[in-house]
Amino acid sequence: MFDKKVYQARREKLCKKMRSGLLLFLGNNESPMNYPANTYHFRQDSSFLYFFGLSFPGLAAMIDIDEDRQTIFGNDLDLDDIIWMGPQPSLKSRCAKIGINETQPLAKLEEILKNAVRLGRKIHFLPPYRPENAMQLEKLLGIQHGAVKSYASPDLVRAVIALRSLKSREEIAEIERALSTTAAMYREAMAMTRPGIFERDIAGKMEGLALAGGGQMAFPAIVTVHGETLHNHYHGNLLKKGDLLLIDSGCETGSGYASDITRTIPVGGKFSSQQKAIYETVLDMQLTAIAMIKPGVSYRAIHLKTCDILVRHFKELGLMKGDVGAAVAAGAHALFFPHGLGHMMGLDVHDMEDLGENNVGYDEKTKRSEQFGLASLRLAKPLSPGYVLTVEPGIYFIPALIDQWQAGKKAASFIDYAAVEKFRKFGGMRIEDNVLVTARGARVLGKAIPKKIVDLEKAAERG
Ligand SMILES: [Mn+2]
Repeated sequence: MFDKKVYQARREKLCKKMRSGLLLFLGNNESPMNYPANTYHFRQDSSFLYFFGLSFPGLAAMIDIDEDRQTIFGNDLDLDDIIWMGPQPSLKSRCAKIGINETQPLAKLEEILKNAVRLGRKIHFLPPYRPENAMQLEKLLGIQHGAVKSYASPDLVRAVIALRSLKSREEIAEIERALSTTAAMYREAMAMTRPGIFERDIAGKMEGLALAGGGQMAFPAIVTVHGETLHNHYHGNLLKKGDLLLIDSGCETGSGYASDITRTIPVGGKFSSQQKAIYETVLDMQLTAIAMIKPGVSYRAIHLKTCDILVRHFKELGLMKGDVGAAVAAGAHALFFPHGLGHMMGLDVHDMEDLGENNVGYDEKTKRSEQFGLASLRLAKPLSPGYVLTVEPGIYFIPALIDQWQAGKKAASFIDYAAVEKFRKFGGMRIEDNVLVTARGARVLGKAIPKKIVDLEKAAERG
């Protein structure tokens, strides 16, 4: 948790942006895994964490801008809770740490909100993503739960995104703390990568280090020799010499800030010449993108530049042909790079995605493309100092996609399908780092994690 001044200042800025009305924030509750008392690890809602910092279930918060009141709703533990969960600080003392003096029992919230509805007051809330919070809003506001999302406040969504997008110095320090744990996770993973061990051996070790670092994984790790499957969470394969091990993982700090790193490691310590050629392409894409990052440049332009680099390299390798600009405009590169270059990162690994990808990554002037590949770009708008984003180009040979494109003669003037056939069993590669947009350029956050071929081979050889 930060000092209470941080939370007070955030709420003050929010009130300035919103000007009037009631702002309602629901915290998250325990979520059952297989029966009610056996719950998933508790994770507070990130906007709730941002403005109120309290990370335990059973809370709601209200800011009444017109009456200048801020209230936390929650219940103190009774004796039975204390027997099972141990003594806990009172709600009042916890709220004092975030600069809020007024607390009310949770049961009071319904009455206060019903009253506000009666008076015709404007109640702003964010779109719920957990069904139990949609049900809760139905109960509190009398809006049918299926329709609750459409009543979420666009003004509040916009204001929250504007504030959370610009990371302060203390937030960047938190992200770098997550990254230092992540660097240790990768150091260990690289040293373990060798023929004869299972993906799950490495996944388990990495998750253990995340827990030891004081947080948890920011998302379920991808540790796979089948990197061509983008969100592959299977960890049961045995590593063989010559495989590529793709690891996309990150952890959270205790306060909820995330990291998100990807490396692709040669099993056995040496890339083949084919693997080297593709790796150099991905690395060129990633380094060029990082070098282009500065305020005012649109992330779509940077994404498209990396597509351009892919096509240039692939022409040299004989995999693609024709005019580079025309190939990128036609989306031909997306056969090999079907996702976007990156996304915002902060309290969520895909920061604020619950508030709408287009609200976070696009603006009035930047509309989302419908073209395969470009449509998956989560962040496209011009960059501002204080943004933290991921830069994660990848190249994949996805047999099912290749077959479909080839059968339909898709982009046949740009793709040499006979040459692509030789890469059919290649798999996939991705390199990802987390980058802060600074006043004049960019800074790669965290400690360096090997990504040059020589450094990677050295790290994997030790295994
Ligand atoms: Mn990512």
